[in-house]
Amino acid sequence: MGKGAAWAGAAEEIRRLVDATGMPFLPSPMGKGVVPDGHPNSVASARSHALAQADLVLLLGSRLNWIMHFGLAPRFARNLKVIQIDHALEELGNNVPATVAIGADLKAATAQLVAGLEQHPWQVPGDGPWWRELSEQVAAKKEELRPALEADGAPMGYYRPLAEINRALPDDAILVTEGSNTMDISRSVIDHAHPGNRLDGGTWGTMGLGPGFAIAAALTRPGRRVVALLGDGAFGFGGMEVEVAVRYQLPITWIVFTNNGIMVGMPELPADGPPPPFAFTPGARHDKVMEAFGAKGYHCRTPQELARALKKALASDETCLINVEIFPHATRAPQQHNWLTR
Ligand SMILES: Cc1ncc(C[n+]2csc(CCOP(=O)(O)OP(=O)(O)O)c2C)c(N)n1
Ligand SMILES: [Mg+2]
Repeated sequence: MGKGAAWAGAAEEIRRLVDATGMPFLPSPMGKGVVPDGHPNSVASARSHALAQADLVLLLGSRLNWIMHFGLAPRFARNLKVIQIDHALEELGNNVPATVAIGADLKAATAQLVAGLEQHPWQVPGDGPWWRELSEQVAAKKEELRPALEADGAPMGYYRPLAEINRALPDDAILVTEGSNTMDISRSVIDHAHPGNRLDGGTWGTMGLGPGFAIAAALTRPGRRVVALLGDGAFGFGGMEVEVAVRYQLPITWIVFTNNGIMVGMPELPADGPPPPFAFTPGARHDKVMEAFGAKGYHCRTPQELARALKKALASDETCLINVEIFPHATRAPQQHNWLTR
């Protein structure tokens, strides 16, 4: 399910559909929380496997765009069948012709499916081969990530600090993420229990929009905790907007993952010749940018420092910035496919 499902207010009906059918589900980045990430039918940890092996996909308010690998092989089965429900009629059948295309309000349509299932129950057998395979994959992938999620000390990779953020975030926090690794990896580590609480890079992944998203979220959802999680590259695009948060006293917690670069950085710039365009000034103290405007900045090198900073930041109503030092060569866990494989 995608963000269309969140915007349609169809979360309750979709959760009932998942419960009634026992089917495995995967959210798109901004569809996270439509069904809580902690729901036992989530196969997000085994996303690649689930997408590639599925013979039928029920697509609810989600586009088959680059985030969903265009619905094409090798990421999806060649003979994939798609049942698509979307209120955005122009999305029906995009990239992969839908076997069944329904242009409808998702809340109403899903409610009808749930009512139909009460008359004619149907379930993916919980002890059948499909669920056995998926459960094994989910368990194996979780085990694979465990060392990175629990890694202690410094320098930190991406996973442990994201796990600290996941632990510290209030249940109803609004999370804005922007960057490359910072944003991508956060999708698999940070859980959402409610719909509409994640503002990701969006359909086009345009850098520079995140700070504006965070300010808009803080203005339109007073009382809610807004956290803007940005890579240092992303912060370079729109980071000066922290001044707006100070001036309007918006309780936004800014977190910058400083790896000195775009996806990877360098511990030190080369002594000779110009630095490569992906590498930034090593050890930049983005916390001091916030201090320049009179608000609090934290600098964290270890998971413990980050946990302490998060506790203070999230207990306060004032905006602040937490600069998180990430190992410049840190990267994501090995992936089965390259980016934009279709
Ligand atoms: C307007 C715009 N320019 C350039 C890009 C290409 N781009 C994608 S992510 C990114 C920055 C990623 O670096 P960072 O935010 O530090 O994330 P990291 O991977 O280092 O965690 C850039 C420049 C883009 N998406 N949008
Ligand atoms: Mg970076």
